[in-house]
Amino acid sequence: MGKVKRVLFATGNKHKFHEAEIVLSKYGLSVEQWAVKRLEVQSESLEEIAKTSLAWLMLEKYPEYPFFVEDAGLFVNALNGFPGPYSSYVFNKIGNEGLLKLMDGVENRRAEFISVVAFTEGKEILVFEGRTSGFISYMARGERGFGFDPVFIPEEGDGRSFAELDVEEKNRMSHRAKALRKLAEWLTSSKII
Ligand code: ITT
Repeated sequence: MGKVKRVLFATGNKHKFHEAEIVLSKYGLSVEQWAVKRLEVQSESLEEIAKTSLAWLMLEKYPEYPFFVEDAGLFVNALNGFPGPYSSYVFNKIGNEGLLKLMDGVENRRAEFISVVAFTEGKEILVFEGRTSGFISYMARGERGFGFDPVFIPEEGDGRSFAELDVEEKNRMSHRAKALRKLAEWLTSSKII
């Protein structure tokens, strides 16, 4: 048997880590949380934020293992893609209640979650993306998950919000799980790590 492939996930968000652990374990990959503070530049592009963050960690911290970062955001159509790359900041400032207020009287509820994973084995940087379309609900529902989960209803689901799903159910359709499955497929087929 080949040795187990181990990777680090540089994130301070334990929910993101838990989702990743479940996705990657299905591919026989072992992942550990690296709760390091990372640099997040301001940019309209999640890919640029993720890549810069990864490159900064490569230079500053020299982890022993191959590692990745993940940047995600909620892009609301009627708000021209806001909060997008500023999702973390906006969530911390106004929360789900604030987002629902911004959407008061707005008929077009379409939104998309986008996730960008940037991975390195120490030399090259690889990027994988996942997207999930859905709608902003009229009120927050559900206790699970984190962030905007209670106000996001995935189009490919059964009408429940992300926060009403368990992790396995969310992983079947989430932006993050889609990006991570692409990473996992690459990792299991590559000889690099
Ligand atoms: P790290 O930077 O430490 O990984 P973070 O939570 O700050 O953790 P991001 O910078 O990617 O992660 O911030 C994205 C924000 O977008 C996050 O804080 C949530 O508010 C929101 N978000 C992203 N993915 C989400 C999801 O699956 N469910 C709900 N909200 C999500």
